[in-house]
Amino acid sequence: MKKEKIIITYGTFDMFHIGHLKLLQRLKQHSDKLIVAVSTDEFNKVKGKTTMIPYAQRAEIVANIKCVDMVIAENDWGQKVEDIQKYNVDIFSIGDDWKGEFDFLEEYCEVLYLERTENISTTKLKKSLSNFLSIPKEDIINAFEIIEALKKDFE
Ligand code: C2G
Repeated sequence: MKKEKIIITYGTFDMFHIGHLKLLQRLKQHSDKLIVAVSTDEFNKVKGKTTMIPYAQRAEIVANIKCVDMVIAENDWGQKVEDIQKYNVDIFSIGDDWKGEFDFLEEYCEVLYLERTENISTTKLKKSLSNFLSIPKEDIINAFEIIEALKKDFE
């Protein structure tokens, strides 16, 4: 009986977007079983990241992505070796923004860096959101009134 190929990845997955989805789908193409370790809110503080979506919801979203077979919590930087041995992992993989950072894991399993999806990131989404939210309400109302007037002209 051929051993199922198990792959593991780690991430925050805040404001889940197409970049996250494409990474998870590509990971599943390299494996039979995909395990995703989602960073807890406490660990993100250690990483210097603030998230919009709390851990429980990010983990539930990732767990309900079709290609994901199992979600575990990422609590610290040091748990990867233990996870690889505990879950009998064949491949550790992550986006190439981490290129070289986890080469030390090659002692325990295959290490694979995958190209990130361009032009989308949670940081960018947050920036657009804050730009939008920083527009004074009056300006937004004015803009809609102008559009309404234009619409009438075209009717
Ligand atoms: N990603 C991607 N394309 C994007 C954005 C993200 O492929 N446009 C990938 C990242 O490379 C990463 C995964 O999606 O592999 C999750 O990204 P983040 O949520 O930003 O993860 P990060 O906070 O970098 O956590 O121990 C490792 C850390 O937990 C990684």
